[in-house]
Amino acid sequence: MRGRNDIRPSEITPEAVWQSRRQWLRQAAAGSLALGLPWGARAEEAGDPQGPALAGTRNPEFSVEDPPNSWRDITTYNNFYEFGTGKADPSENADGMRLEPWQVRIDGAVRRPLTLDLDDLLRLAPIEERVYRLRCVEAWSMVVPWMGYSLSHLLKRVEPTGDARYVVFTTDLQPEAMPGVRAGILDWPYTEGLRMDEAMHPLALLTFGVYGRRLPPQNGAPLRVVVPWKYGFKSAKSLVHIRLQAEEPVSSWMRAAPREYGFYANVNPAVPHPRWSQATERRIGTSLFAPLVPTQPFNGYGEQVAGLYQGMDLRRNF
Ligand SMILES: Nc1nc2c(c(=O)[nH]1)N[C@H]1C(S)=C(S)[C@@H](COP(=O)(O)O)O[C@H]1N2
Ligand SMILES: [Mo]
Repeated sequence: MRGRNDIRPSEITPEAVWQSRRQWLRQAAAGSLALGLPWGARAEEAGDPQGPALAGTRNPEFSVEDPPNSWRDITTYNNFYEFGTGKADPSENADGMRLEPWQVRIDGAVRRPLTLDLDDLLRLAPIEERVYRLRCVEAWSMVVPWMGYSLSHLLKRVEPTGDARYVVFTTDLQPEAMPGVRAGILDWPYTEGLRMDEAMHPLALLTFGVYGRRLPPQNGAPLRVVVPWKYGFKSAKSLVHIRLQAEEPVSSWMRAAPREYGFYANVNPAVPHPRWSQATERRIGTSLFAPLVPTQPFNGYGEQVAGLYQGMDLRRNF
């Protein structure tokens, strides 16, 4: 999943996949695999949650039973191309991101456009902990205890007009701190979008934390969206602008590779990526010998969200 200005499309994924697999094998060999234990069985491997605390109450209705990945998995195996394309690049480089002061502008097709400080946003609704599956389009997955509240709370606050059919999310742009931005790769700033009814779905989470802590920079500090039934790239990080509008937006990934990344990007094992199957996924943090996990339609959230797509051809609207 690399963009333009980089390497030839034919070389793209094999290289990325091999890099991560090599790193994974190295870690596995150095760690619990050598003892025949699954990852996470040893405390020092799991890592202790770090950073400022963020209180929240577990919402069981919106939490899966799968065991969550370790703090270490979640905070060292990342995609945040602003900081480089390697999985370890964000955890190594994102510390330089300026996080204060932080404001988010919410405008467009709304009656009450707002510019909110992070503190206002943190107080806007009660923070919940929700354990969600995360399925990356690159065919790996994790389980993450996010902290946040339904994005709908914020969207209602700005009073959307009848023209508000789509929501556009924009990530902050800090070229001095972001080597990936200086390198090209994508058309920055990173933008993503949802249809209004998707954005209003209670599962769409405005996310401020993980494991009872504020989000680390590499996970999209100080706030991001998490849309668990879609491929991970829909969940834009480090947001500074949320815009409601009538037209379907063109996201960064659609612009970089329109035949590979569509607007909807619902997790769908039946529709392969043009260059690899989406039928199975590798669960980060499991043993080298663990079988690949079958990918579920809508990442297992079909009961809640399939109704949003009634009558749509999800092969066309991939
Ligand atoms: N701004 C921005 N947001 C982003 C990305 C990115 O490169 N830049 N990567 C996406 C992808 S591909 C995935 S899988 C998830 C990963 O989130 P995580 O690193 O917190 O697991 O973030 C998404 N949000
Ligand atoms: Mo991803």
